[in-house]
Amino acid sequence: MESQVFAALSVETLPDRLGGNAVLKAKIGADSSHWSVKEVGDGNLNLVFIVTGDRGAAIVKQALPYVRLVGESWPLPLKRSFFEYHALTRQAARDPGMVPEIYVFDEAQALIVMEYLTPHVILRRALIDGRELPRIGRDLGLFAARTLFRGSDLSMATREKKADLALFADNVELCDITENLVFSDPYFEAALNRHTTPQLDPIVADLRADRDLKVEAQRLKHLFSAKAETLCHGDLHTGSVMVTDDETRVIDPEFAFYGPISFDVGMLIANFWMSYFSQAGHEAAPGARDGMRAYLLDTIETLWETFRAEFAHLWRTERKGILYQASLFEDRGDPLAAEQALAIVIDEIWREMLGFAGIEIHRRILGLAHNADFETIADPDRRAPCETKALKLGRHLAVNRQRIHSLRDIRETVERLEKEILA
Ligand code: SR1
Ligand code: MG
Repeated sequence: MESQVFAALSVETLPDRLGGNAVLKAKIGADSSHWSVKEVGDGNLNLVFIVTGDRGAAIVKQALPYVRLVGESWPLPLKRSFFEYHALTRQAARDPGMVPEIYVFDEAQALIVMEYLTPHVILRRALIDGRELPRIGRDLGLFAARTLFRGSDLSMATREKKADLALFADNVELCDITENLVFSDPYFEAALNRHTTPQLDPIVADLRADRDLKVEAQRLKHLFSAKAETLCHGDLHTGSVMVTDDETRVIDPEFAFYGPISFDVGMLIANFWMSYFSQAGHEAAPGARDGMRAYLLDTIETLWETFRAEFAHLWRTERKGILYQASLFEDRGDPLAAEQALAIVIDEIWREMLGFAGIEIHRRILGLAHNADFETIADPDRRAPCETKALKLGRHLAVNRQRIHSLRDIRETVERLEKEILA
């Protein structure tokens, strides 16, 4: 499409540089001098533009050779755009309609031009605003089950799965970000960490001295790095989901890697628990967001139950890979053996999922990359109690995950924490 030498786009150069592309002419408008371009990227890594013309609009997402959040001192390879493109194409096949349509991928320029989702908003933003989206629990539960089951040895032909494993194994630098930022940095005084200070200092010191927690965090990191079960989205939080009341779309899989089935589910559910604890920082008066709180906990239950039911459905209908073969179970007249194996697999996903959720909560409050749920609570004296409650839940999930048996039990813990008066 363009020259092979990477150059970052700008609002000024974009029409000229992309205006010759036939696909974009058809989607946006034939005369690129009439395109209007707005830079809207507010994420940690990339440039994102909305380009509008007389025929329509598109999103142009371009990787930069460094971490945007930190600057050029932290180089990051452009190839993350390649992994995002390949992850999007696989997710589109595995759960059609749930990711944006891709119009153009240019590997040398590290850019993906894709469908402009409108009037969608980022789910995290909608939850901060107190919006109750009716579909997300079900849509996201289905998405997780379909993409994670169909990307694994439960479903794929082994040659295809191993080729994919090799392809995504090169997403080293983005895995390295997760390995450090999620699993290690929060638990010591890493240079880029920050937290609400001085309010959180005592609990942060306790968590960093907590032997059981640190061991669990490293066991979870071990799972992350060694359990290459399926193609994970890799960064599935509420900032990676766009919504309307009628539609849910998942975006931004540049962290895609082969990892545990439980990883995406845990990261996602953690972000609903964080949203829950942040509501006190956003409500107009105490209790004004009680309906929202109940909605968030119900959504977590819907998401997990939908995931579990769809995973079980796919297990019974699409288990064509090398694992738990029907030839050993159903075809030998022993369908109960397949059900027994399914229960064991789901139970393992459950216990890992809780651990990943706990660690995700901690890193969003103690590490480099915080989330807007808490960050938009301007008054630190109001923000700190919200964060403290979330940190306590995170510790409970990570350390006690082998002994937690239901979301009902967690709901009780969450609601009890919410009522705690903190000095
Ligand atoms: C340096 S990147 C920090 C975080 O932003 C991304 O969205 C991922 O969540 C990553 O951990
Ligand atoms: Mg992202």
